Amino acid sequence: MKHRLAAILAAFAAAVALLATGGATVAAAAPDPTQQKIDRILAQAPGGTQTSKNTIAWQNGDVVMTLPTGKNATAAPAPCPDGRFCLYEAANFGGRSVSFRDRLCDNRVVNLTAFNFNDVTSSWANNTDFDVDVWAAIGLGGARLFQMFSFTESMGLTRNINDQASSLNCY
Ligand SMILES: [Ca+2]
Repeated sequence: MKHRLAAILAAFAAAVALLATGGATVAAAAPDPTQQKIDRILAQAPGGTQTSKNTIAWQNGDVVMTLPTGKNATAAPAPCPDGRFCLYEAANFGGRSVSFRDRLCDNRVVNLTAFNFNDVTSSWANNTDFDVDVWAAIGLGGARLFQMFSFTESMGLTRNINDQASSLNCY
């Protein structure tokens, strides 16, 4: 009986402590999930700069990642800008996206691992005058999974090539 009372008192004390400190913790800015994702991506893909609440730029803006925010996560996604080609994490141009400026189209190798975008691409759009080849491994290795021809798009990759893109070249 004595133990039981002690346990109840201990539980009560813990609840009081939780109320006292828990309330203060909640009042002090809950961590923003979008910012937490951005912090994680910046840590994993060095050289990026956060350019807004939900965007990261690499290579002076030639590469830009856009994260869906709570507000626009359910809204129609932003279209791929003119003069860029874009990869999307989800079908129907949803989820995170990464866009590439057409001046990268000098046949250089772009490894998606450098932008925390390896093996996630599920849809794409190409609003440039250039064609893009997309590969299963970094360094244009493995199978050529698909091609993104100038001014075309795909709302969803077929299962056998979904979530596999690792590198690309644009020409
Ligand atoms: Ca995906």
